[in-house]
Amino acid sequence: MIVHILFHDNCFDGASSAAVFHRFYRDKIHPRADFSLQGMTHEASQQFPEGLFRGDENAIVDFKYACSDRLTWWFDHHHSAFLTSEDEQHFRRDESGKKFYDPSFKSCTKLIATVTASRFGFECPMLDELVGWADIIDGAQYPDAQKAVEIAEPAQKLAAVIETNKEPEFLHQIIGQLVERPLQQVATQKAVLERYEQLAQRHHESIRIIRENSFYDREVTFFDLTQYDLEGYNKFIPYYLYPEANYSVSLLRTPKRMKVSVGWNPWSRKVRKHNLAEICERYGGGGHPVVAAISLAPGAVERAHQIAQEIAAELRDEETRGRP
Ligand SMILES: [Mn+2]
Repeated sequence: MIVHILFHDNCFDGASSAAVFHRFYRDKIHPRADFSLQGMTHEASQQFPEGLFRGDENAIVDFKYACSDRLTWWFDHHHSAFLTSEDEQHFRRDESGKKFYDPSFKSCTKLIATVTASRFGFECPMLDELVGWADIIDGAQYPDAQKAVEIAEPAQKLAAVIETNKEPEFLHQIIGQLVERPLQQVATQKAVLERYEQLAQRHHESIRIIRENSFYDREVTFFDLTQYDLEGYNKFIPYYLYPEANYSVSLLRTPKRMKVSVGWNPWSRKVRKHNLAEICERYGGGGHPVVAAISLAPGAVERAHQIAQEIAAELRDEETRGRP
């Protein structure tokens, strides 16, 4: 009996979702099940080959829906959860009682914990801290940008390690530990702290690079990182550098993709007027109303620049309209 869990890769909420689902399944559905894990990444052309669903049970957590009868469990909170309207109809028709979608949740981990508690009577107080941190990290619920960028808490360090991890085996091991042990114990182990120390240096380097390459104009901070060897950066850095900015738009290039990222400053005192997921969906991307992205082929440099400029202009125009 194998339960195959597909989770949002390189994401603290994705890993936490996998751990909470695993624990729930073992405690409430099948105590002797075996588990396998597979991280999923958003790519320019996303399809789910049938071969992905190789378990007796197949679960997707914190990742978009798959229109396959081999998919037996699904939990997601992303605004862009359905690739097509057929996928959405397939989900709406489902009567298994094992597929759950609620974009009002700040994290998928909290969605899983909430649904499994109310529908299946699942309780595991050890996981409370993990669920709480997933909600803070995925929901950007830090008191200020400084707390979000300083990375002082062990859970934040573990999140940074997960976000940049390139060894699936290591992440699978971490998820396995989160099923059994409190978050603090997992996050403060040597293997995690050592990896974080290497990242801390790059984190400070990325703050410097973003500071030197960002332009703030009419409520939008724009920066192009395609010339740099950066695979990612802490998404709160732009608001740490420009607290007055309401939005950030950025360009990043990795070996696998060109990425346009769009974000709303979670500490802004203004009222948000744009749904960033909807804007990105128009370009084939998606995400949440407050943070979304578009992935393009690695060679689509010009197209990515054009999209980034268009989105920045759209965000600026809306903001300036109606002002005295
Ligand atoms: Mn999530």
